[in-house]
Amino acid sequence: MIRPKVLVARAIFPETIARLEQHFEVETNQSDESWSKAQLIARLQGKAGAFTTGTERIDAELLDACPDLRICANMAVGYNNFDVDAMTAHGVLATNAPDVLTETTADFGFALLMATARRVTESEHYLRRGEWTKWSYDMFAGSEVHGSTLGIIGMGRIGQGIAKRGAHGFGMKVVYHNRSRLDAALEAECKASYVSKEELLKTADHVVLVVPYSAASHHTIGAAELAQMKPTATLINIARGGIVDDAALAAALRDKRIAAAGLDVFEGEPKVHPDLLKVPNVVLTPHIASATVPTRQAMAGLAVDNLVAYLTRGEAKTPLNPSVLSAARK
Ligand code: 8YV
Repeated sequence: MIRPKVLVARAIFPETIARLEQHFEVETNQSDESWSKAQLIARLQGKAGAFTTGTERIDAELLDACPDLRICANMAVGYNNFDVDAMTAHGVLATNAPDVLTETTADFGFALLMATARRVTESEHYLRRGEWTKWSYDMFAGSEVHGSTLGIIGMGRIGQGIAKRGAHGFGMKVVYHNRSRLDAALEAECKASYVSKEELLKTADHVVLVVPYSAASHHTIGAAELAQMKPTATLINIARGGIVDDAALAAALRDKRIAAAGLDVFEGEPKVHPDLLKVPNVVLTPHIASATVPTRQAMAGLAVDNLVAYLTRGEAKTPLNPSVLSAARK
């Protein structure tokens, strides 16, 4: 029996490869080379499936050049690297990896909030530089977390996880803004109140961004929004680069228009805006919000489940364009 061919675009757990090899002929990128689009296209020739991460762009140009491709399974909940409309038009199934990373990512959102508000990395750098010679009353005084107001923009599963941590664990007042309002039961569970974006920016002590990236959410936070925030506020971005205007944020941090920021994602990452590297009041991490071994294993496992289900049975666990499934069944 001829087995479908699958490309794994980035290095991944050996057990993930082993599972794929039970069903497919697998080409891997275990050396984790950076492939250009042309190289990715060349490797995808003859492949029915692709195991992708958030870094491979799947668009009409690539799809035109890869006629054998039937599914791209993203090992990420975010899928702004997929042009889903183009994939649907080409009859290529898109899947993502939701749910399995929710709690881990919410934990990290809170870790970044705490580190930012309480100036953890800034003070550690000071200590490592050997500058700590005596205690002083206002040394690295940060902002209060418990009992403060937490503003969450984007109240999906991860936003809800952060709300629960804030409300139940830290006694915070939680306000949120989202495209649609949560139902009353979920609002009660999260102890969260729906407010306008403007109201949230004006009242929150800590603003956390958890919205998916799209043309509509591009620069959700720019100079105008930063100007509406409290001068004592912190801003946390664990969503996607491009949700924040990084240049405007760097200027606001430099001019102390807001107190501090914590960023796990960046416009044009892995490049980081040079002005962000110059300001001390920002905590910078390299897109690690979902990075625990069990969670990354679960994300990879879900991508494999989707590849196996679709290429062997015409099904999928987490399809983004289910119309492709029904068309394939006809
Ligand atoms: C991934 C993420 O680690 O799931 C997402 O959307 O941003 C991260 O959890 C990253 O996209 C690599 O796949």
